[in-house]
Amino acid sequence: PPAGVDHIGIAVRSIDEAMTFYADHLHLKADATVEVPEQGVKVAFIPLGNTKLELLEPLNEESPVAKFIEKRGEGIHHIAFSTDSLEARLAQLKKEGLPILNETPVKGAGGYPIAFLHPKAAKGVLVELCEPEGLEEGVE
Ligand code: CMX
Repeated sequence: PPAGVDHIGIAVRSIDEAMTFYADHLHLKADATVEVPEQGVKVAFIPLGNTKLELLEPLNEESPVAKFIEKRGEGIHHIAFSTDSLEARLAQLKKEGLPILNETPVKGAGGYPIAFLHPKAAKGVLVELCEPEGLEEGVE
């Protein structure tokens, strides 16, 4: 499939509190909140046409999102691009010398495989690559 923006991750202190803005003022609705302990976050997706916002609330102080908020405040945390053949894509990016944070895909909040590139690879933006069509294959 053609690549697109699967979602934009937004770091927030509290999903409930953030929803007072998104729901009450922008009239957007979030899907059910899901915990992803492997990533140290609780997330809620807000569907938006062909893409989504992903509200990320830290589960504990070690969470990358807790560290992000402490250092930089609430705000845009990452952009996730969809791709097919994520494993092959990662192998190629590694060959090209990019700093990959997950050499093997891990399971993301949406249930499909994801991997992050270090923000220094992309002008200060944390980039996630994800393979929505890998949902059935799954990863541990
Ligand atoms: N976007 C842009 N820059 C970021 C960033 C982000 N999300 N997080 C950290 N940085 C910056 C830091 O501020 C730091 O900047 P300076 O060098 O100017 O001080 C720089 O990146 C390097 O940071 P670092 O010390 O190498 O690493 P950190 O301990 O800050 O960790 C990162 C950053 C990206 C490696 C780590 O957060 C990580 O591994 N993230 C991937 C996993 C993740 O974020 N999971 C949560 C979301 C899960 C989900 O969506 O389901």
